[in-house]
Amino acid sequence: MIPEDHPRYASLVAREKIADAVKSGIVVIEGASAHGRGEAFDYLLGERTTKSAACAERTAAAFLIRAARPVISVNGNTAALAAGEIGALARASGALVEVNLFHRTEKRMQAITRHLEAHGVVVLQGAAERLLPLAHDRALCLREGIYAADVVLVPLEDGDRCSALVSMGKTVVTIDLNPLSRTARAATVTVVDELTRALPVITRSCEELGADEAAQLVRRHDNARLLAEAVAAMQETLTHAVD
Ligand code: PTJ
Repeated sequence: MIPEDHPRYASLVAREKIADAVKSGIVVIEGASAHGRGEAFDYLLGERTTKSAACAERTAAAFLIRAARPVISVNGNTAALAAGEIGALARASGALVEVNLFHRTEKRMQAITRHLEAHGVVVLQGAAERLLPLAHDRALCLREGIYAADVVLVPLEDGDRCSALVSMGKTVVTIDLNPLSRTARAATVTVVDELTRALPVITRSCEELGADEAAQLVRRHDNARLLAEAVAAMQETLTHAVD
């Protein structure tokens, strides 16, 4: 039992969710390590949504609501930390939800699907085919889902698939606390923020944005600038740490 007044309460709760999800088979043990890497970058970010990240989140929403076939790709860590938030975003954006795993087993696919459904998420299902230009199992996806999507949200992703999706002409939105990762660098829109902080902001923006503002956000989007601002925010934290 984690005491609510613990100064690291939110972080400890997230760790507990990941640990429980490892036990239930939703998250792979490698996912616990990926979570730790995210925590380290979040520390550098000051564990807050920066102004630049808030702008990235509004831009992500603009791309999602303007898409003809948006899809949210969910892996084990995303399902464990934010199943309810994924459902809310899917409803607000009209996006389909598809489970896509790096460490893919039929058992995990089923466990994650059941977990999402228990949180009110409608999960696209069917016979996956090897449709992405990748050697590993992330190539497996649904023809009417990720393969047909024009905009794909890929939170907490590994770089290969992000690049593969971009090479197929898709707009890729990612949420990744590491602004130096291959995914962050390859994506069309990179939200450098913690998943559970970012998703509700994107959802709210989907509900609020008018057509004109959405069009303007897409037109003015500059991902290199967003990445540079994220790195600058982290440098700022480090500079003040030694003041
Ligand atoms: O469930 P599977 O089998 O698909 O596997 C999922 C993992 C996460 C293990 C797999 O995709 C992986 O290995 O990912 P990476 O390459 O470690 O990338 C994950 C990225 O997400 C890293 O850059 C982390 O910094 C970042 N990250 C981790 N936790 C969070 C995060 N970003 C935002 N919010 C988080 N909570």
